[in-house]
Amino acid sequence: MRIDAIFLRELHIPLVQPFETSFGVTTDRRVLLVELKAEGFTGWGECVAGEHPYFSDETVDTAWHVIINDLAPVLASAEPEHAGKIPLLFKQVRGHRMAKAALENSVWDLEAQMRGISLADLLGGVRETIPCGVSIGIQPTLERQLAEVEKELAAGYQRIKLKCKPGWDTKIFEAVRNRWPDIMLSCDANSAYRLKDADDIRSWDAFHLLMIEQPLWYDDFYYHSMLQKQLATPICLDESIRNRRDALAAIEMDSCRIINIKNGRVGGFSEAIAVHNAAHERGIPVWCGGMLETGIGRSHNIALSSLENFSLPGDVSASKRYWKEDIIEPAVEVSNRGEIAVPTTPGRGFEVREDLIEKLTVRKEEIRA
Ligand code: OSB
Ligand code: MG
Repeated sequence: MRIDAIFLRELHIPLVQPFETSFGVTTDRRVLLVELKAEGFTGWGECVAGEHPYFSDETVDTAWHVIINDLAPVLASAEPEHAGKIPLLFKQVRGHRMAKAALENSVWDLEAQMRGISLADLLGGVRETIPCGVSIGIQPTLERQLAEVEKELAAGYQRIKLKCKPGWDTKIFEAVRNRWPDIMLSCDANSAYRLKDADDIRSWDAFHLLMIEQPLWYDDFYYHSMLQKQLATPICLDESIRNRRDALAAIEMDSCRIINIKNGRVGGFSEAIAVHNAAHERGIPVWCGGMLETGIGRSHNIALSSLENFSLPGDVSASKRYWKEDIIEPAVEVSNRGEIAVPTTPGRGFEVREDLIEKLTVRKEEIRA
C-alpha cells in the first residue's frame, strides 16, 4: 500500500469515574491516536501508554516523541504489502512497544478495509461473540465495592476482576465471595506484593479465584514461578509478558497458567497473535486485557478477542463504563449475557466520529517520509 499521510493526535477526555489501581488513580485520559491515510482509506490506531510511567515505562509523551522521530517516518516511506510486515520495519528501535503498536494496528485497521474483510477475519478470528468481564478499580469503601460488583453482575458481565493491593485484598475477596459464591472472580495486584506476602496470597486459595493477576514485580518470571508452586490458584501474568519469547519462558518455568494479552504491551497485533499461538499450542488460555481505551482501541481488542484461544472473558467492556460519549459509532455495547458481537463489516466495524475527535484534539502533527 502507498501511504499518503500519517497524523498523530492527542485528545483529552475525562473518564466517567476515577479508576484506581495499586499504582495510582486515573481521572482524565490523554489519548494518542494515529490516523493513517492510504489509497483512499483511513486506518486508526490508539496508543495505550499512560499519562505517567506507572504501568509501564512508556508514557503519552515518550510515545509521541518516538512515533514522530523514529517510527512514523519509517512507516511513511515504506510501502508495506501486509500489516504483518510492520514489526520488521521497526526492528531497529528497542522497546517502545506501545508506540509501535499504535502505528502497526492502524495498518491492520486500514488493510482490513482495503481487502473488504473484517479486522477479526484479517487477524484470524473465529468467534462470533466474545465473553466479557470487567475490571473494577479500588473503591473508597467496602460498601461501594460491593455495589459496583452488584451493578456489573446485573449488567450481565461474566467475570468480575477486583483491583487489589496490601490492605485492600483478603477482606474484600471474602466479602464478595460470601455474597456471590458462584461468580467467576479474579484479582489484579499490578505488582503490589513481594514474596514475603506468600502466606497471605496462599490464603486466597479459599476464595476460588479464577486467577491472581501480576502479584509480584512487573519484570519478573522467576519469583512468580516460586509463588505459583505454593498456590492452587493460577497466576496470570500481564506486565511481565512483553513478547512471545517471554510467554514461552513464563510457561516453561510455570510462572503463570493464564496469560493476559494486551496488544499495546506486546508491540502490536503481530506479536499479540504470536503470544496467542504460543500459549494455545501449550494449553495455556489467554484473555484480552484493557487499558481504559476509547472505542478505537476497544474495537481492536474485540477483533483480537475473536481468536480461538481467547477462551476466558476479557477486560473488554462497554463504552459507557468509561466515556460519556465514545469517539466511535455505535458505542460498544455488551448484551445481558455478557457478550459483545464481533463485527463482520469491513475493517474495525465501528465508524470513527471524526468531528468529535477534532473537538477533543489538543495537539496534532503530520509526519512525512
Ligand atoms: O492491569 O489490566 C491492568 C487499566 C490500566 C492499566 C492497567 C490495567 C488496567 C485495567 C483496566 O485493569 C482494564 C480496562 O477496563 O480497560
Ligand atoms: Mg493487569
